[in-house]
Parts: sequence; structure tokens; C-alpha cells
Amino acid sequence: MIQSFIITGFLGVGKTTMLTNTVQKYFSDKKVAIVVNEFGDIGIDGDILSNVYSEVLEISEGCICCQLAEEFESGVLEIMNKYNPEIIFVETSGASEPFPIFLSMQNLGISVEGVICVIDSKNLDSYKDNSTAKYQIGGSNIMVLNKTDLVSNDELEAVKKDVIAIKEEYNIKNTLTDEPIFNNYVINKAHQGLVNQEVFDGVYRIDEIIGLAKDYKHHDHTSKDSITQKVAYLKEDINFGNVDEVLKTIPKSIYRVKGVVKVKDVPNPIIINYSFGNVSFEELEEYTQPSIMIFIGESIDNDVNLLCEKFDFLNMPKFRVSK
Ligand SMILES: Nc1nc2c(ncn2[C@@H]2O[C@H](COP(=O)(O)OP(=O)(O)O)[C@@H](O)[C@H]2O)c(=O)[nH]1
Ligand SMILES: [Mg+2]
Repeated sequence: MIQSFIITGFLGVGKTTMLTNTVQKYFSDKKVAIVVNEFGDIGIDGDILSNVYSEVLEISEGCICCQLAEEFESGVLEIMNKYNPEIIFVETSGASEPFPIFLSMQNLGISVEGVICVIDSKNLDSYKDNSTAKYQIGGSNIMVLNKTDLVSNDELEAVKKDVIAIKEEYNIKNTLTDEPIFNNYVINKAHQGLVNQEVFDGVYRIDEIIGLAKDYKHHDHTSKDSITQKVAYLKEDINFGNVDEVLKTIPKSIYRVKGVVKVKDVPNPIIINYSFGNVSFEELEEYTQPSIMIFIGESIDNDVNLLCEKFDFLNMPKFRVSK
């Protein structure tokens, strides 16, 4: 039986970082396939990951948990047929819930060894009221408190308490029996997403779920905490400093900025990865698409428009092209 892990967690908490580091450290001798469901039309993680190892399928439109079960399942089937993997990791979009993906994996006869929720210990406070974030914790059986380098021990203890409280309240239950789906859950700590190997040893194996799928309805997160994204294209004759300036001006409503930009004073295109005020850059070898920045957050339309007004090298597309 093919094994799988589902990695969930809010925007920018460190899911991809965990995936990259974990696969390199613990699964280098296995045939690994990775499915990334990135929120929005344009995903960037795919480019980054495919440089590192095996294969990325990107379900690019919308979020799997709402409408895309079928597309997701046929994508996973395609990967199974093409690569015959021993283990599959699914990174869910930061704006989606893990449970529908769990059901899809079970539909495909894939064993789910764990649903891992990555938590940003530094920033939990600023996103813990978001309902999707709560359901992500409720629908997981392995919590990983990540970014431990950015908090003190006391702060980490407070985060742990918050996580337990949310877990208790939002723990996902069998709709027929009202019993919790996961008998147990564990809380781990991580730095750059690196956790102990036992997390992946299947010791927290999830029990079979019977008769639950039919009645499960996930809450309507799309209307409640409207996380949206906006894409801006960048003029190409800019310097790194221009990009830096934009990132220093990001308002609080924007949780996350991703992008790939080409600038005059750096030889290779640069990947931007911004979350909650922190930013990291990475150089990319090959990128032939236009320079873009994707802004993700709650009710951000106005803020992104203001950014575009302020920085005339940022251009909002006038229309959207869907695939
Ligand atoms: N300081 C610190 N930064 C981290 C850690 N884990 C991830 N990051 C950074 O957080 C940002 C978002 O990480 P990413 O894995 O792309 O998040 P995702 O959206 O959940 O996939 C990146 O800039 C990472 O380098 C960590 O443990 N400590
Ligand atoms: Mg990611």
C-alpha cells in the first residue's frame, strides 16, 4: 500500500520548508511524490520543489477542499501511474482544510500515515482567530510548532496551550458517532520544519474511518474569512532595492507575498518568500516567465491597489486569465 502524509497549516507557516527538509533528510532512499495545492492561479512552490527532487503536481485553481476533489484525485492517480511512488506527501493550500484531502486519499486506497499541521509559533496570535486555521488544527493528528527559533520558551509554552485549546474545541468528529476521528494527537517542535523521525514512523497511525464521508460538510470558509490573492506584474528594469522597498511597506492585512522577480543588479531571478513581516530570498537558475509578486491576505484589494499606486513598477493585470 502506498503511504502518505498530509501537511497542512496556515499561509507561510513553513509547510514547504518542512517538506523540503524532511524529504531530504528522511526519505532520500524512497520514491517520493509530492502534491502541492497552492492557493490561487499561479503557484511558485512547484518551481522551487522540482529543482530539489522528484515530482510536483500543482492543483492550481482554487482550493482542493472546496470543489476540486475530483481533479485532485485524478491528479494523484496520474502521479501514481507515472512514478509508482512509495510515499506521497500532499502540501495543502494554506487556505484549505486537510480533511477532504484525507478522504480523497482514502478513496484512492492510499494509507494516510499522518495529518501534520505546521504552526507558526511566532505568528499564531495573528492568525489563530481565522476559522480555516482552527479547522486545520482540528483536522490534524500531528501538530508541529515551527519557527521555534523566533520565540522564547515561555512564548512557546503559551503557543502550545493555545494549540491544545483550539484542538479540543475544533477536534474533528465522526458525524455519526460523535467520536473524535483521531484517537490521539501529538505536539512536536521544529526549526525550519525539521522534526524527529518518529513523526514519520507511522506510530500515530490513523484508525480507519467508517461511514463518515457522506455526512461530512466542511464549513464555508470562503465567505467568512475571505482570504484573497492579487497578482502584480513587475517592470523589468528595476533594482533589488525597489523590491526590498515594497516588502518593507507591506501592510498587516497582507500575510504573505510570494514572487519571482528579475532585477538588474542580481544575475539570477530571485524567489521572494514573505510571511508576516519576515522575508527570505533565494536565487533561481531558470525562470522565463514575467516577474510577478502575489499578495495573499484578508480583504487586501484596497491595500494592493495602494501599493501599485505608490510603486509604479508594480502593475496589476486588468483581467484574469483562467486555465
Ligand atoms: N525563522 C524561521 N523561518 C522559517 C522557519 N520555517 C520556515 N521559515 C520561513 O518562513 C517562510 C515561509 O515558509 P514556507 O515553507 O514557504 O511556508 P508555507 O507557505 O507554509 O509553505 C519562508 O521564508 C521560510 O524560510 C523556521 O523554523 N524559522
Ligand atoms: Mg508552501
